[in-house]
Amino acid sequence: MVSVTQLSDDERARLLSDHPEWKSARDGKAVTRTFQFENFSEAWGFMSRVALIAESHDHHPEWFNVYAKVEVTLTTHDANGLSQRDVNMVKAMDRLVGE
Ligand code: H2B
Repeated sequence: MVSVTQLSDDERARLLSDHPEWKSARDGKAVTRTFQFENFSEAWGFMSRVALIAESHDHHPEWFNVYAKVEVTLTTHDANGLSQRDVNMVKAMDRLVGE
């Protein structure tokens, strides 16, 4: 397992203020957001795009899908908390939904 540097408190606060749809979870070790789409096709299309990005970043979301809803949790297992990899995935996912 490669060890990855955790975000500082300031960097974590900045992530949450720059991306207000994302909420702190797991005692600050993760962030979570629920994406609501119009239907399953849109939700799955989003997940497919995210999956390709995740694979190319070698950084994978924890997520749960029911029909048009996708609940995403991001954390870095190799850091036991949040890292720049999570920031990059937050930005990529928000960009996909036009934010
Ligand atoms: N995804 C996440 N979310 N956290 C990690 O620490 C992580 C990952 N590590 N994807 C990667 C894969 C690692 O296990 C491989 C071996 O590079």
